[in-house]
Amino acid sequence: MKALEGVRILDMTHVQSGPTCTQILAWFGADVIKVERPGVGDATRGQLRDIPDVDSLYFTMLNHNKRSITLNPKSETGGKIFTKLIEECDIMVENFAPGALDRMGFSWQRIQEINPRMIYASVKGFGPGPYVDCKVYENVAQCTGGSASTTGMLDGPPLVTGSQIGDSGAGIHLVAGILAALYQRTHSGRGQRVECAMQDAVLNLCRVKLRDQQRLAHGPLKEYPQYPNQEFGEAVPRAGNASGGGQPGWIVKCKGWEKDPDAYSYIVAQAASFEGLARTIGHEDWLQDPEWNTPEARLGKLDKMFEEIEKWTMTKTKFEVLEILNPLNVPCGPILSMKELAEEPSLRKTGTVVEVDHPERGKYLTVGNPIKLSDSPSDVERSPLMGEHTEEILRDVVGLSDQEINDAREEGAI
Ligand code: CAO
Repeated sequence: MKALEGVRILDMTHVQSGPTCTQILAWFGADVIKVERPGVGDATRGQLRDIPDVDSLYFTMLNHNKRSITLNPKSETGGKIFTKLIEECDIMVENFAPGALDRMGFSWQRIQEINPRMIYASVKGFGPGPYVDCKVYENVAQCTGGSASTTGMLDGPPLVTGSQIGDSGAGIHLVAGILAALYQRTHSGRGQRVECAMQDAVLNLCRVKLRDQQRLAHGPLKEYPQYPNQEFGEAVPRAGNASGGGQPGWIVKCKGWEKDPDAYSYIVAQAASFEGLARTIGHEDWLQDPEWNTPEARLGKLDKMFEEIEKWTMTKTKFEVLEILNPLNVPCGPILSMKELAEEPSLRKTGTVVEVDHPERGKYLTVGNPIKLSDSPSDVERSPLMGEHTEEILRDVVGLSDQEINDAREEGAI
């Protein structure tokens, strides 16, 4: 039995943020019914296609373990079917533009009237405020949530990151809210509204930078590479590859960096293991030298310190660096490329990287459920074709007869 077996989800999500959320719930065992507009479907089915006329990897990698029904709730029969689905489901998740569901005739108030136990979860770009009506995509959220202003090299422009912290970040936050609401419902008997704005999710993930904003009022941020040679302005600056924690860290070149763009390692030069690090890179002299042998003395010359570390790492591959420094308790990690991650046997073994078979595209790789439950293992099943389960859902969940299904089809409701 899976953790969420028996829980049914009306999935009105599209693109990335909402589908990330419902995919995790599906991996936990919920029956996720993805509603798609007839003849159109989730826009990502056709975006960034690698094979003509086949669902894109964008879509397939965000919609595993779900069933798909095509349904237009704006049509008369579609509205009735949708109402029945609201009655039959525990959770409804959507990430339409603000107001879209109200315009369909299904406001939160109406949903509660139909099913008071319904947990209604939404992702929007912003919470209430001046931007509440804006449509938002990933990078807009990264820029408005504090990530871009704090990411990048010291003198460069703001940067967005490869991690989808706005979309997938909001979706994962929404999962937490939904599960809390589901648990509360076991006591209260009532559903509730769950909301997560992408701006809020990004800001939550940038919590340490809001910490630093307040520390700035009390003096320079001494662990930032700007210290002590550059002025700090009024806002937290971009800190390059400096560690966000209290320990100095940086990315250094490793053997082969001239040809391989990922031949780098991250090294944390923390005080507790500094002796081993200094000896290994050939700087035993630092251990007796008051200019180097305390964290405070090193703070003003971290750039010089990492230059010296780099002279050593450039003589080793990134994996040799890990092998040598790890036993010395020096926290470090190779910069792994997507190719290396895709081929990493340990990730295949744990199911974090999974090969899935799809009837139209054949085999492809995906990221499986990163959250491991000992009593509820996640099997990754391929994403549904558009409307693949329409009839099955109409029959088994909504309770329509074959005639009613035909009529709905003729009307264009499904
Ligand atoms: N049947 C009939 N109509 C449907 C339907 C269905 N099954 N599903 C959706 N529609 C309609 C909606 O009702 C809406 O119509 P109206 O605007 O006339 O009310 C219309 O499709 C378009 O919905 P949308 O505005 O959400 O879609 P968009 O492509 O214009 O915008 C996005 C996309 C993502 C910018 C917007 O949905 C949004 O801001 N969502 C919230 C934030 C979010 O999740 N962003 C992350 C996206 S991932 O990068």
